Amino acid sequence: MSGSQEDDGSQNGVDRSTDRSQPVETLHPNERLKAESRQLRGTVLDGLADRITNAVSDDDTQLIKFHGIYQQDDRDLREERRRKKLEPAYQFMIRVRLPGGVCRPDQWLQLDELARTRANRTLRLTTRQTFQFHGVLKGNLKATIQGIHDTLLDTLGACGDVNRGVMATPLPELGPIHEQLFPVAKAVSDHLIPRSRAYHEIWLEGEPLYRGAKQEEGADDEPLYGRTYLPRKFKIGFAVPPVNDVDVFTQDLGFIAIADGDDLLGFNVVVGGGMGRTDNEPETYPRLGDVIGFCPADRAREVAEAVVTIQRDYGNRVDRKLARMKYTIDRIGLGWFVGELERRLGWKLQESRPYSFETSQDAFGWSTNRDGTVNYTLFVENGRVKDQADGAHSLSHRTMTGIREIARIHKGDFRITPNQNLIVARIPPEEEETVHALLEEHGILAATERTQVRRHSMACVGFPTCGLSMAESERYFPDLMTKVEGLMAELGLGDVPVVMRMSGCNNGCSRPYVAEIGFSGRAPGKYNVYLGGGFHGQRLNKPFLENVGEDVILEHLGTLFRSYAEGREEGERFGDFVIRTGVVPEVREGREFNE
Ligand code: SRM
Ligand code: SF4
Repeated sequence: MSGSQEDDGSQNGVDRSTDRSQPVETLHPNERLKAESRQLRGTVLDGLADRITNAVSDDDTQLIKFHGIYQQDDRDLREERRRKKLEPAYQFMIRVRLPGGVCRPDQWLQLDELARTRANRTLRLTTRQTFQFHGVLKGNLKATIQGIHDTLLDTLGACGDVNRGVMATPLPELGPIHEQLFPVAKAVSDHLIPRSRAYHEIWLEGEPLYRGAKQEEGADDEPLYGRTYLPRKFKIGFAVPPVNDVDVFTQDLGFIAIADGDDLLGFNVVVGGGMGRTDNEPETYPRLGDVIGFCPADRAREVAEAVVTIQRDYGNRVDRKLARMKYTIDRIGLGWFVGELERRLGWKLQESRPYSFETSQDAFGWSTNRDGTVNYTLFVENGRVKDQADGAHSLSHRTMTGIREIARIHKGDFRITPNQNLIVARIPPEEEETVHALLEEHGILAATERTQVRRHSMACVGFPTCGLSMAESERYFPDLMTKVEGLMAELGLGDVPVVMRMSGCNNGCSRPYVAEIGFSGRAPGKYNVYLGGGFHGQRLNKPFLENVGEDVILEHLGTLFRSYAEGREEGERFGDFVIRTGVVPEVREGREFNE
């Protein structure tokens, strides 16, 4: 078996904590922190008990990420608290691990309850198909994690330098293909979770294995990750053509399902995708993954393990900005990478099979499954499940209450889409009328009937919780969309889908670098604008405007939409149009993004 302690590359003379070109003294400080953390324990327990501050120590803020928790502070209050000489309004974000985005109604009810009693009274659906709680105070952390655990979910490995939440297309209409694909995605996810008991000890009152004591050699070891885990986060997604909702080319490791009728045969394997980049640092760039071959369905787990171990052994542990697997591949070479993968597997990938994607978007409204059950896909603007009074840009609706009412009677399940939306899935015929009435009563049907461009939009969280945000994202994007809708309606483009995505900084959590029009925050009210991404996630976009405000953005979009309305060819997508007409050059590979 590849990737075990015995066959992990160390037989090759490769140091597991770094590749040989990285002298120990230059390693990033996080490497020492991980190695000395007694497998993710650090001083987290002591920090939780400390009532003098609402924060935990700097080192522990890094370690609790592996437990699915981020320390944040309310940035809206930062300045005021600073003036009053108070510590920042520390609070925590908790991310649930939910492979493939599928959850049961009783789980929904429990998470909804936790959001209302322990967090900021909203649930946040993420771009990787899971739930986030925001605004959890330190004193509420344990109760929240235990509440999540009571419903047989957890948060372990939802963040940190490990494999993150595994994405899989959630579409119930796929019937047998989804039924075959979901267990594979779940098995890959289960296989790659950290084995440390630290999570159980700290949050679930489990028996400490060696609290306070020096870790015995080999005790509570991580067979796959070792003491230093991965150099950086790692992401996996499973797509089923023709729908590329998981944006498979943006994953570190992607699997494209190849089926023969109702039989899932296997997957084309994609390696080396990623969005993150840093402004003014051209050595960082978004990259789309390369298709390297085909593997049978029952060998996907093996492939995942082998790919993860290559990145574990060869990823950059000196510079975290260059540590994602996309850079490992560009540094060492794709040919070498595939050869090493096959060496670790002990077998060769087959030639990749033909496939074709048409969209990366959700199909809203009602759909029918072959077994007679139905689904309703609702639009959740930027993933925020809440009740909302009338706003300037958005309709009033009571999505949070409505979904809670549906969860009380629903016999099927819920599925979070990779576009931050929600599917009430597998509704049996006898339940359909009630669900319909509840959707209507709570304004959810109306909130879903929005323009194509709005429904194809996504924004990351941004202010006030994200510590890295440079500009508003989730709270501003609906306003910008209203103005964009106005422009498009005037030009007769009211019902034309254009994929628009905003991120509050260069990190790209809404996957903006594959949008037809992407934005990343530079400073309050200022954004970079990117154009020319592929409609179904097949092409990166290209920087078009830098550090501009809304007026400039709208002026340029107005001009571009006008020429698109007048000059587009039959069925031509906006992203293709701006390339054909020379507005931006086509980006054929990641390194061209900054050229
Ligand atoms: Fe992300 C960091 C939110 C998907 C690339 N991301 C963060 C943090 C945790 C900020 C931080 O480190 O302090 C954000 C927390 C904000 C908050 O208040 O909740 C954050 N990322 C999100 C979410 C919630 C955005 C959303 O609106 O849904 C998504 C949670 C996904 C999940 O359930 O696991 C989210 N982040 C993504 C994606 C999209 C994806 O994975 O499909 C990306 C781009 C893909 C990729 O990884 O290349 C992404 N997030 C980043 C990065 C840049 C990584 C890099 O390679 O440079 C950071 C910063 C970092 O890691 O240093 C980051
Ligand atoms: Fe925060 Fe930046 Fe990610 Fe948005 S893109 S959630 S601002 S890290």
